[in-house]
Amino acid sequence: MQAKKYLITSALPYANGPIHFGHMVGAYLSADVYNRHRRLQGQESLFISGSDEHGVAIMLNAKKAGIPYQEYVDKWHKEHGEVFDKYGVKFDFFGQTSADYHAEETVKWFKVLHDKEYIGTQDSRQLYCNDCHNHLPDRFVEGTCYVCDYPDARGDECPNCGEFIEPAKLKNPVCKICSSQNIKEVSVTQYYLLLSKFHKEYREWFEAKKDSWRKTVWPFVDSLTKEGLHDRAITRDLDWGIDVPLPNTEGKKLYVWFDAPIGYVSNTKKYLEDSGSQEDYLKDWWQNEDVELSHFIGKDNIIFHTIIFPCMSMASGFAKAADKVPANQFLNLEGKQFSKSTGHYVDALDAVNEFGQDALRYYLLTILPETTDSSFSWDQFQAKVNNELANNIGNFLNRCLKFTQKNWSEGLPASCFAGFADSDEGKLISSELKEINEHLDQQNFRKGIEKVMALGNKANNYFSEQAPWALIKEDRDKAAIVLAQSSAYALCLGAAMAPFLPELSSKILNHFSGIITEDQVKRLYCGEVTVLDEVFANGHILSIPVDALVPKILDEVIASKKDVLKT
Ligand code: B3M
Ligand code: ZN
Repeated sequence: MQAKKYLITSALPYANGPIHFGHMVGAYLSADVYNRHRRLQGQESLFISGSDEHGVAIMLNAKKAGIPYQEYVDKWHKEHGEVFDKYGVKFDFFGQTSADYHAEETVKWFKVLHDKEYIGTQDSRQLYCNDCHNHLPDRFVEGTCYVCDYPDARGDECPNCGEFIEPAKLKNPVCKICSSQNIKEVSVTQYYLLLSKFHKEYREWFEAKKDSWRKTVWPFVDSLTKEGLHDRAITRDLDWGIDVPLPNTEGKKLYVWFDAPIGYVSNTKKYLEDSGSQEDYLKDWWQNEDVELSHFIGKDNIIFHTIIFPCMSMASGFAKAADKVPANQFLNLEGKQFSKSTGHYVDALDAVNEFGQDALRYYLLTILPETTDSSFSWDQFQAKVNNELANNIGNFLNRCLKFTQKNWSEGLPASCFAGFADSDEGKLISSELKEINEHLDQQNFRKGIEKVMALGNKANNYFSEQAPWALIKEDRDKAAIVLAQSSAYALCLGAAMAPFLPELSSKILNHFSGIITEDQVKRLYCGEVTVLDEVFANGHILSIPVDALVPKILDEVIASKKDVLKT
């Protein structure tokens, strides 16, 4: 069988404001872990994302800021790139949907779907502002919800009752561009994605996912699609977006959610071209049956990734539909929703600048909302970083590495390492490493990191129980064996941690640089503990001075963070 390849996408963040932890855990951290995991297994993978730069919300904010759309999205694109970089979220490509290469790909999809008659026109009732002379789709209009009477319903959705809003039905509509209430109803022809025609094919594909998709995803989508699929308007009368590629459509743009998921494909194409690859983005990746395609998203993006984009992909024939959609639930902050406007908010960039990548990745990965909503708490952050990461793992590594360096500066003799793989400890570690691999194969990231920490616990306990600092006074040879065993533990921990905490992992692996190759790290990662017999065949030299690997977080720092939230 040909080796599988992995195509991993993270939702394209809107280039429309700062990133917070909710975004981070929704679609980025776990995708990054999965990508690193597959590469450590020696598999081929591609990790694709980019900025989502169209749509009315972006237009409104750019107008408010008084800067041109392109300049506005470029600014956020750049900032988001920096944030991901600091968190160690390492995409192969992070593109922009305002770029020409993306419009080119999107137009291809539109034309094929149109030729195959999966896109057609329908007349719709829309709102138009008599004062500023703009069409008012989506969030360009607000009014009172006709279902629940909530006064601030938007033209696309009511935030109170969740109703998918038909703007022409809103009560007391107000133009969000100029605040006018002088609004009229007009009849406008728009292009629709005729999903209703694709129901049968869609359900055949969807039903086969029943056992492999998360329980928070499949039943929800099942209930939405069992009876039929609704046609969706995919054009708007706006001045920002991709032009509809048909005659007599002046002023019409493609709806942001039509072009955004195609961004995964266009960004793959661009990446392969830019890196001089011989591979074809469609044949070798998007249409390749040996590729496992996973879309990492937050739960609010489920409909587009499990219904609309799969239909667009299959109906056009451009791409296979998703194999996995590991959607996460929401993350709150101290039990309440993140809200920038009320100040109940933590900026992800500020946080990583202050606490570093290891501490934040660690805590956020342990609270990933995989099955239910979860909450970021400053106290728990401090406790977990200090007690689990610093006291447990960091302390073990510091003690083990420092003690070895101090007492065996010439390196431990090779004989001390002999037979580790066959020892009970060695066998146990091997099976633990394999179990971590299985959890990550299944995209169960929380279980994976819990297991890594359990391995760290074992290492720490082993070191404390063997007390080499006492043993060395009576039997230096025996103490050397304990240290060798502990070094082996440290190395295994460094490998196991690699997809989760790449920075800490490479600090650990650095202590063994020169004696372990990248390929050996990968074999060890997969549970092949016999690699250690090769690695340690010449003894173990510690060449690098040991710094504090995991700094502790002070009480006063946490207190000040909590204070900011209160005000
Ligand atoms: N930009 C929504 C969001 O950031 C949207 C995702 C697009 S993925 C193709 O939540
Ligand atoms: Zn207006």
